[in-house]
Amino acid sequence: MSLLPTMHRAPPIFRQAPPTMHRAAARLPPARPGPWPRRALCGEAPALVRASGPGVARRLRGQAGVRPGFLSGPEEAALGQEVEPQLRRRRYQFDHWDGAIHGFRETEIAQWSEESREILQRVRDEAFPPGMSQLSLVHVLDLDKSGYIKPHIDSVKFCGCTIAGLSLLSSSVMRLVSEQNPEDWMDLLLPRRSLYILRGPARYEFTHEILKDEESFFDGQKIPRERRISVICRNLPILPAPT
Ligand SMILES: O=C(O)CCC(=O)C(=O)O
Repeated sequence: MSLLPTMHRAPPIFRQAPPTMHRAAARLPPARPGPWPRRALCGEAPALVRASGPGVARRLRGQAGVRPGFLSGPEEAALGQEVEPQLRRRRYQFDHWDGAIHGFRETEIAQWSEESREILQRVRDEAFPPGMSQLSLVHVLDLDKSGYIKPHIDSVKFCGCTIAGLSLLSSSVMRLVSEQNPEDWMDLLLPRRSLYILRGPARYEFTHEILKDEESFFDGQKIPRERRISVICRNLPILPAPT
């Protein structure tokens, strides 16, 4: 069972139940790139995103993006050193009750060193417009080399329109799949030390997942998955006006 009380006890805070298995089987992207030009994607770092077609690329333009090299090596090391002692107190979980995530441990951190605060502020400045209410707790998720995250949509009760995550220690592939039409997908290559941002339709209308090592291919190329730590900032949901 998760040692983190707020995150995964029923009802799950960040996760809804993953989609059913037959959907997952129906939507694997082909190993080779499609015939349409890959530069017609999110308008940023085009080599890091690949979609099932131009329609999906248009729909997610500006809504799903990756900033490679967002962290320097020393910044990655500083963040890693800061989260490691808290993670080390927890055990990896391989049989989580909601089945959304496998081979992980996690924590939430409110207090950061000055150096990390500056890094996190850069993430916030990049991801959220001024004045947007944000979760003060930063979610830190440590995936074992064999760990992976199944398709899910973060709970709308606890998380607003934007998810911004730093990738430490390993590159990985994040897959977005349309809830409405499983044929519509986008893969994001998340290089080590990059920042990804999901917002709007990418956050609400597409599931997201982190592929396991055996399935970790981007554009036909193997992206080896090592142990990976993500540091994730979210904004607060906009509460409905009182009646
Ligand atoms: O590790 C990541 O970057 C993704 C985390 C995630 O999918 C989530 O917490 O909902």
